[in-house]
Amino acid sequence: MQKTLMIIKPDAVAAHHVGDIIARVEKEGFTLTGLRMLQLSRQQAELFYAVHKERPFFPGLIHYITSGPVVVGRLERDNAVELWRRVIGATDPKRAEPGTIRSQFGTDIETNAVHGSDSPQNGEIETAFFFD
Ligand code: FUP
Repeated sequence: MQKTLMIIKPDAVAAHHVGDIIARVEKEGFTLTGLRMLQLSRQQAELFYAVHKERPFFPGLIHYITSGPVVVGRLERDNAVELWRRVIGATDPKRAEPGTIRSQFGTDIETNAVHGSDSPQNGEIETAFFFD
């Protein structure tokens, strides 16, 4: 079974969308095999997003993702990575297809409601970051 990491980001938690997003996870046929609420430390956030370290948006991203609690989940099903990315939509909610989670609950390219791993390999690495 393939794994992908979901993060319900601080904007979506603050706006009380946790229940709706988890309901969508199950409706789309994913099995939740891990679920935690936590607030990322600066160190954890910088490690998680290390691939973006040199990008101009990195400081803003770290500030935002550490600004409040997040809900992280390990989602499993066949082809989980590609399917979850389809369900969440494009990075920028304004460009995300209607019906996607980012289109429904995201605000802008930074405060975009949810995360999904971008490859099966990163699905393994990112889920191991939060779950044993
Ligand atoms: P995605 O895989 O869709 O989550 O997008 P990326 O890996 O390209 O970016 C990771 C996160 O960086 C995004 F969720 C939001 C943030 N980001 C910005 O804040 N500004 C940008 O221009 C691009 C990404």
